[in-house]
Amino acid sequence: MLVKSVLKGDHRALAKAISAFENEEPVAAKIAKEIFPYTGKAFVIGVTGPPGAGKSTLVDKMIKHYRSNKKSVGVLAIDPSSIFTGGALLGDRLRMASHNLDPDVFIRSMASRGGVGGLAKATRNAIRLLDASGKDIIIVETIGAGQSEVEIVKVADATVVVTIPQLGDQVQTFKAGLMEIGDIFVVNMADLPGADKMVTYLLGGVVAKNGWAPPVLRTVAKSGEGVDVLIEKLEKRREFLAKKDIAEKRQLEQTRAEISSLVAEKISKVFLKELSSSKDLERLIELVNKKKIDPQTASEELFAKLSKKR
Ligand SMILES: Nc1nc2c(ncn2[C@@H]2O[C@H](COP(=O)(O)OP(=O)(O)OP(=O)(O)O)[C@@H](O)[C@H]2O)c(=O)[nH]1
Ligand SMILES: [Mg+2]
Repeated sequence: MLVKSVLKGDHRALAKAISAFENEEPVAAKIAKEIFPYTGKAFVIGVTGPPGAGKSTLVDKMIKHYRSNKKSVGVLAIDPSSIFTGGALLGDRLRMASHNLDPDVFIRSMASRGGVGGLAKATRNAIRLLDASGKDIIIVETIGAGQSEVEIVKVADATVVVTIPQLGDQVQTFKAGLMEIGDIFVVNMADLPGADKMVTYLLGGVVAKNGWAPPVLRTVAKSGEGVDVLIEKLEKRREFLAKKDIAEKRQLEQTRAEISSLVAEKISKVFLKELSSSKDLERLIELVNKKKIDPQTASEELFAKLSKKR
């Protein structure tokens, strides 16, 4: 019933199904199975970057653009911090509120009980739900900070890294985490001084990946300036990925990575369960605490014992 409504594009059903993934409800696996055949049509855009760079403002303008071209849009705003607080991204909701009454725009903030790994998995499934429900464009906004973002952007067809003219001390962090994952770089707040410097800096750092040279653009999300060029580049990216050899290779890699990570998750669950009831664990904890052996050696002994049982 729920899946049928999702396939018809019903927003309440979508919201309910996404919650099932966030809360890791037993029904989630069934939903995932049933929607899978209907997925693979949407274009998935990741928008990431430092806090306050203007990502939500930019996404709002992107939605407007796509709507004026009659494309339906789904937006997921990922909030790893609300894993702990359960809070929703009120700010994002407000910034994109102008689309609230549009039946072809669905906006949702995401969090998950299952920690960072759980969030990546829930997001992947939420993307599939939006895809199956018929959304043409899916935009995933994340704060570019750590591993969770990297996991999430892996499934995006295009990752837009948003930055601002004056990052100051953050430039180093930016360099470390975000240079590798961007397919398109945007210097937002180009109305502020220093935009040229940032563009030059980024141009010096971008690396071509599998034949795609990431462009560096300027936007003023507040006014919408430059958003048309961003949409153009996204369209170019889409055409690039649609080339037969590239599409096939990418699909192979992504499916392999997803199945592997699901199997790894199951293996780790089984091992951890056995470990929690292992007498050896108690004995080794004591030895480590008495400084008789080190934790690494203890883990190797335990792992050998657990593996032998198979
Ligand atoms: N001057 C200027 N301000 C902007 C621009 N784009 C966004 N802002 C402002 O920057 C602030 C942060 O914008 P958001 O869109 O919430 O930024 P964000 O990256 O989504 O923030 P988080 O989701 O909290 O990380 C808001 O007050 C925006 O009005 C711009 O192009 N120029
Ligand atoms: Mg935001």
